Amino acid sequence: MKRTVVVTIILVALAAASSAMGQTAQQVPLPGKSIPQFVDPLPNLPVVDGTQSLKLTMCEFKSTVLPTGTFAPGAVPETWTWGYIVGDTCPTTTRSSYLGPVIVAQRGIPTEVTYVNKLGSAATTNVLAYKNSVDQTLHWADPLGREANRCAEEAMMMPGMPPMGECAWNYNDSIPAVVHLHGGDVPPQIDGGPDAWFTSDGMYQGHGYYTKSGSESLGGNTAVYRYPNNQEMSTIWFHDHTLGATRLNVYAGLAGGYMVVDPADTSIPANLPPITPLVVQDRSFDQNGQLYFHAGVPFTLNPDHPYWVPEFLGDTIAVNGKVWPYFNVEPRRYRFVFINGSNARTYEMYLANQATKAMGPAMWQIGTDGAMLDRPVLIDPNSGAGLSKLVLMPGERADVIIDFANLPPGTSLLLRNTAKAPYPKGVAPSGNTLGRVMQFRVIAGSGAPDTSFDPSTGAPLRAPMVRLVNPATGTLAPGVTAQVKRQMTLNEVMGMPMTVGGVTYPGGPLEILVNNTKWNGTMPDGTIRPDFTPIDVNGITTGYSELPKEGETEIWEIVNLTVDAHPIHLHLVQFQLMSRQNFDTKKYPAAYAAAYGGAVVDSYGPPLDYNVPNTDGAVGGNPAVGRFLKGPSKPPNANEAGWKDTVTMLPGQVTRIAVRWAPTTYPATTAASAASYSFDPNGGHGYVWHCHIVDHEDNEMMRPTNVIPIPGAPRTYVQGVDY
Ligand SMILES: [Cu+2]
Repeated sequence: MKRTVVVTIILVALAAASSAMGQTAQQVPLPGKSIPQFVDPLPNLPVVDGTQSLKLTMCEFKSTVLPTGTFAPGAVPETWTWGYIVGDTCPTTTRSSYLGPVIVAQRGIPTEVTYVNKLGSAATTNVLAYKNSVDQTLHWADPLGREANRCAEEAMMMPGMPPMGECAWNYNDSIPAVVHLHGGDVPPQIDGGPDAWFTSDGMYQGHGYYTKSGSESLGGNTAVYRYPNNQEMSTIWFHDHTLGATRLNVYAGLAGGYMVVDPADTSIPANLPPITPLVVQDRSFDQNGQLYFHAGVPFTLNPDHPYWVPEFLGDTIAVNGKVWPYFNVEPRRYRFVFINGSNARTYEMYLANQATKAMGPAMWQIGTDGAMLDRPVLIDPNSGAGLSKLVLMPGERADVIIDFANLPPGTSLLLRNTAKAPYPKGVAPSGNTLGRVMQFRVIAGSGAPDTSFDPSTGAPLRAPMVRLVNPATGTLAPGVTAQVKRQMTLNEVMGMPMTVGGVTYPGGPLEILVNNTKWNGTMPDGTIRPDFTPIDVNGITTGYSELPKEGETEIWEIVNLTVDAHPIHLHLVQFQLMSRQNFDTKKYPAAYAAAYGGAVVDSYGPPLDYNVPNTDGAVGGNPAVGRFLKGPSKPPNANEAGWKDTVTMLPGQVTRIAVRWAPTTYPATTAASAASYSFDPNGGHGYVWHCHIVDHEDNEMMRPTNVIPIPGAPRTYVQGVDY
């Protein structure tokens, strides 16, 4: 009772504070079902040549995200967005898309990109989704270095109590941002990790901030990254990665494509159709056509984090920055690179005739996140036993060919989505709204024969890829040995239920974790666990537990203790999925709790000494999961049996991946001591691994990695100007 009184007083204080800070009025949502579909064409994303130096400026500008006629017949709605603009100058006119550009880089030719942050201030931004949803109680970039530290302390001192004063406000100063090349083989300094952010006014930088030596004179709102492009042909992408604010920066629009092409690899068919990128993102809007993240009113679920929501799920689907577009296709083959750029939504996609509902045509997947597949993999909605839908979680990509031949002009096809949200056990999408991604309209073709690569012949797509894993058995390929096995968990932490102003909030989730460990690896008293390694980067000490050795192969067995799927993403490496297997979801959690002495101690690491192998021979600090496994170990789906940097980890399962801390192209039997990068993968810095549901990543579901380099390895890229 006493507590309720206190909370009510705080709420009143908070309301006064919010009004004093001039928070914007609550946005009124525009129902997705009221938005017209397939009115406007798919935007063409700008394509730029990555063999030359580029400047990309982060800007705020208006885009035509909503379809023409959403509010009035013939009227074109305009939405304030952020995006990466080629060149120096922020647009003053409305653009057709916030997304892009698509950088086409060439293997062996570095791409130097100068990123400039001109996003302005949260006090004046027109992107209300950002303004209303920055949550200073998260461990976030915190440019002013004052509020979040105190807010986090306060949250720790008074768990289950709502934040007070400044902690309850949104951020109101210069906007931090940083660019991560997702899937890129890049030195850690230019990975664009969460601590490498820099603000629009150039006044503040994270402790991991880096810019190319000699470019400091460009100003503190600039970072110059020189990407090596030594990796094989791959469909990667770039997006914002600011600590605790990625979900908002990406939602506002900060994402683009990055294709590494390799003309010298003559094993790849030269006649693949040209690429059309399809960046799929769910979005919500307010009644003024502006991006809507949530109501801008605190306490949606958990009073400890008043503005954070566990999974943002929009009620429309945008492709290439346009809600429900159409794309005209001739009756021939097309190549699409799907990028799931959503915050939290998974897609299960297939094509169906809009009039007859007949399913098809099929898709042929030709590439995964980080490379071409050996041969095309059929994804056919009419297949009985085989793959029937293209499933992509946030961060994943798929390179596919679709053949529209034999479809008469005038045919309309819907790209359908059946994935429940949260995935895989949440709410099914409505067939008329979230069950639709976009429309393909068949138009008359030229009649000329289609001489592009025909995936249905089963012809190879490349010289056989290096296999760490035998995809048929889900075990390591012959001659491959793993030096390290890790067993780690995925955990959801609930807060305390509480009543505020007569409304009872469930109090959770409070945060989501990998291996039950907060990002910084500290104990409640701020010390580092003795089994973690303290590493100082520019004055900030973090407790590391994943310190892989360059060149070594590791098996990671991730035990998903939550009720949802998580797309787990590792920076620096492309890895291979080995298998998935169910575990006993009652007995293993009981053994896990017992290892803590009866109750799980949230957020401060695994129950046991991280570095002491368990009875499965795995480090990670968890009780061995081996004896709790149930049923068969399932090898990867054929379209997942390639190089991946992000992989779906389902609830109730152990997902095994083989990670070699080396470029993909070394033969699988290469000695660990000989499989080195062209750059120092340590550099006194670190990478990260995390969940790519960016709402999770923003609330602790991320850990640092520190790669221990091979002594004396040859480096053609050296620290300094070459980065
Ligand atoms: Cu997650």
